[in-house]
Amino acid sequence: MATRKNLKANKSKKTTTNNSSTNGSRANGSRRNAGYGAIDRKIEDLAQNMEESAGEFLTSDQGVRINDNQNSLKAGNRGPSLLEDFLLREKITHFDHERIPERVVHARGSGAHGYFQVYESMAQYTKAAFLQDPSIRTPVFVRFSTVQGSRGSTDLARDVRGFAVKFYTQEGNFDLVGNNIPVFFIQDAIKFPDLVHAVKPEPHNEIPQAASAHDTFWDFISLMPESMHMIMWVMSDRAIPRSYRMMEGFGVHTFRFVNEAGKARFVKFHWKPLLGLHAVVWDEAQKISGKDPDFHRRDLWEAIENGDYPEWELGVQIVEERDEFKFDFDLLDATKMIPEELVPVQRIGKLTLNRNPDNFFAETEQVAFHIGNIVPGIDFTNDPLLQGRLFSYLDTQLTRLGGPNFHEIPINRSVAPVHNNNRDGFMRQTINRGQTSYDPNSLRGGCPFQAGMDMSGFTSYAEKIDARKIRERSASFFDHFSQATMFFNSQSEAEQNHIVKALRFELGKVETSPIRERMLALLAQVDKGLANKVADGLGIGIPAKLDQPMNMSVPADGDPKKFQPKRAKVDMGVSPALSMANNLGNAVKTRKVAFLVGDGFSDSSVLEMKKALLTAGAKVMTVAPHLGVLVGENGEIVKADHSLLTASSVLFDAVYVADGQASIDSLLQENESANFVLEAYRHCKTIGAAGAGVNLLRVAGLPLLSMNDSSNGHDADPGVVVGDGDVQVLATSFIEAMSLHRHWGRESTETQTGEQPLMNNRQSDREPAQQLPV
Ligand code: HDE
Repeated sequence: MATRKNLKANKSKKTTTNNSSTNGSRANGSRRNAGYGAIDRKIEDLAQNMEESAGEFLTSDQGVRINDNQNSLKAGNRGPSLLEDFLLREKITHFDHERIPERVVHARGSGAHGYFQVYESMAQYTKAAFLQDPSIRTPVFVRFSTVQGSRGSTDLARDVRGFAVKFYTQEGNFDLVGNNIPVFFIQDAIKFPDLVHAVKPEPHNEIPQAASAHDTFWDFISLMPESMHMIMWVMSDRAIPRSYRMMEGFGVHTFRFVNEAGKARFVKFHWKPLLGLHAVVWDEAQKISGKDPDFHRRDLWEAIENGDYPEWELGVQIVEERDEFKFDFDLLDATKMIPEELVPVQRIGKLTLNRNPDNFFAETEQVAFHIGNIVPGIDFTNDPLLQGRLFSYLDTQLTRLGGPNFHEIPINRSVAPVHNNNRDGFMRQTINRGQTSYDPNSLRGGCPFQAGMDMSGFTSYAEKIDARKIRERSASFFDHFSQATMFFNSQSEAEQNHIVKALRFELGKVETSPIRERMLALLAQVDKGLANKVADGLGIGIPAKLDQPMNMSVPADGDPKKFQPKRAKVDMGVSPALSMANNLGNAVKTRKVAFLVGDGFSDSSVLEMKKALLTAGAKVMTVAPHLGVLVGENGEIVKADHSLLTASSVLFDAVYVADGQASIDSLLQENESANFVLEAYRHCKTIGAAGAGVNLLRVAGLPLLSMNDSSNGHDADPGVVVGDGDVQVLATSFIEAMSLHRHWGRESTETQTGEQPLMNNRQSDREPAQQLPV
C-alpha cells in the first residue's frame, strides 16, 4: 500500500517525465506552457484522422480490396441476391445509418477553422492562458447557423444567427456559444422548449419551414412581453445579414473574468466584424432563398477559398462587481444588454477564419458546442438562461452523437491532453491503459492527479450565495420595454421602416385576429408610432384597451398583477452603436459586382472598371446573354461567368452595365437584363452604366433624370452612377457609391402599402428621357 509520501513522490516523478516529453503536454510544470501556439496545433491533431483515396485501392471497411463494386452476388445473373454478400450488406448497412439527428435548434449551419490572437495580455482581468500572450495563436472552429429551420433550409430565413466559437486553448476547450443578437427572447431556461415549439413549423402540418411568420410563434410572443426587446432585433435588418462575415456576435449572457489573484469582474463578449454590419432587404432575402438557399454558406466558403479571410475583433465590456446594481436593468437578465455608450467595448484580440473544413459531416455537423466548456479565468453568472443552457448542451449531444464519448470525435477533441477516469460507453476510441480507473488510487501512484491552481487547475469562483430555494423571477427583470424602445429609437429612418415592414409581413401572415391585436398593443408599449404604422399595414386599429393581463407567463398560484411589466423610470435615450448604418466598415471589399455584358462590349469600359474594382478589393463577375466567351468590339475576349438564366441580381451587391452598342443590343434581346437592373435598383444597390449601357437603365425604367438632376428639385441618387467619358472617373464614383452598401433614399418614394412608384415609371420605357444625365 502506498503511503501519502509515496503518492507525492510518484506525482513528481510523473511531472519530470512529462517535462522531457516533446508533445507539448500541458502537465509540464509550467502553467502557461511554452511551445504552445503553433497555429496548426489543431490541424495537426485532425490530420491523424484524415483519409485520402488518391492512388489507393477500394476496400471494404475491413480493408479487403474490392474487385467488383458494380454487381451484387447473385444465384445466377437473373437470380436473387445472396445473403452471403458481405460486401453488399456492409455497404448498404452503412448507408442506412449515415444520418444522425439534426440539432433541435441551429440545425442549419456552416463552419470554418481559424485562429484567435489576443492584442495584449489581459492578465489584469483574467488568468485564461489564451488571453495572456499576443504571440499565441489559439486554434478555433466556428459554426454559424440559423435557429428555426431544418438542416436543409434556406440560409436567408428571417432569424437569429448562431455564432459559436470553439477555442482549442492550451488549458482545454473554451466554447463561446453566442448569437448575432445580444439579447434573447426569454429570461428563464424553463421557457425555452415553449419558445422553440412555438417558432418551429406547426405540429399538425409541419408548416412553415424556417419562418417565424405564423400563428403559434406570435401567439406565444403576444403573451410573453419579456420578448419585446428581442422582437425588435429579429424584426430588424440584423435578422437578414448580407453575410456571416458581416454580422456581429455576442456571448449574450454576463460571464465572469477571474484573474490570478482571484478577483472577479463581470464581462460581456462581443465579436466585431472588420467588414462592417450589413444586411440584405427582405424581398431580396426571399428571392435569394429560391435562387441560392446556400447563399451564406457559399459566401463563407468562397471568401476563405479566395484568401479573403473573414475577421472579427473580440470585444469585452467589463463591469466591476461593485457596480453590479448601478444599471437600470439586471446584468443577469438575458433580455437586456449593456449599451456600449454606458460601458465601452474594449477590443482585445482578433479572430481570423482561414481554412474551410475538409468534410462537412465530420467537422461542421459533428462539432458539439457546450456553454459549460470554460477554462480557468472564465466563469459563469447566475443568469437563469445561462444556467439552464449548462444542462442542455451536454445532454443534447447524447442523442445527437449517440453517447458520452463525443469529446473524442476529432473536431471536439481538446488539444490539451485528456487524462481522467471516465471510461467505456458507445464508440469509445481511447485505449486507456493500466489497472486503475478511479481516484484516489495507490496502484498508479494517484495518477491522474489533481492540478493545483498554480498548475492551471480549474476552481469555480466562490460567489457568496445566501438564499431561499424558490421558483421566482427577480423583480429587477420586469422592465420589458425600455430597451426595446431604446433599440427602436436608435435605428436610422430606413432601419425603422424595415422593422415596420417586417412586422407587417410577419403579423400579416398570422391568421388569428386577437393575436395581431395583442401584438399591436405590445408594440404600442414600445413605440406608438411604430404600432400605428404596423396597424395601418394590417388594416386594423390598435385596440383601445389592452387584453389583461399583458404577461401571461404566470404560475398557477401567482398573482398576475405581480408579473406585469414595469417600465424603468428613466428614458434610456438612444445608443448609436445599435444602428447598422453607423457600422458600415468596408462595404467594398469582397463585394460582388455583376458586369452585364454581351458580345461587342467596349473593351476599355470593361477592363478599366474591372481593374479599379479589383484594386478596391471587390469581386467582378460577368453576366451575359450566353455562357462561353464574349468578344469585345476590339477583339478582347472575356469569359461569361454566368448567363442571365443562371444568375440573378439578388446574388450581387452592385451592377455595372458596360459600354458598347452591340453589347447592349444583345442584352436588350433578353427581358431578364432589364429586370436584373430594375431589381438591383429596387433593392437599393449601386448601379453604374457607361455610354450605351445607360440605355439599359432607361429601358429598365430607372428614373434617371429625376434621380440625377438635382436642379429639378430631386436629390440626385448617389447610387446610380452613369457616364460616357472617362471610365476611371466613373469607377471612382461607382466605388464610392458601393461603399455606402445601399441607397435607402430610394425607399422613401415607396407608398404606405409598400408599392413602389418606380414600377409606374415603366411609363418612361415608352417615353425615354431626352437628356442623358452625366
Ligand atoms: Fe442554444 N442550444 N439554447 N442558445 N444554441 C443549442 O445545442 C439551448 C441559447 C446557441 O453551432 C443546442 O448542440 C437552451 C442562447 C447556438 O452547434 C441545444 C437555451 C444562445 C447553438 C440548445 C438556449 C444560444 C445552440 C441544440 C435556453 C445565444 C448552435 C444543438 C436556456 C447566447 C451551436 C446543440 C452549434 C444550440 C439549448 C438558448 C446559442 C438544444 C436550453 C441564449 C449558437 O442544446
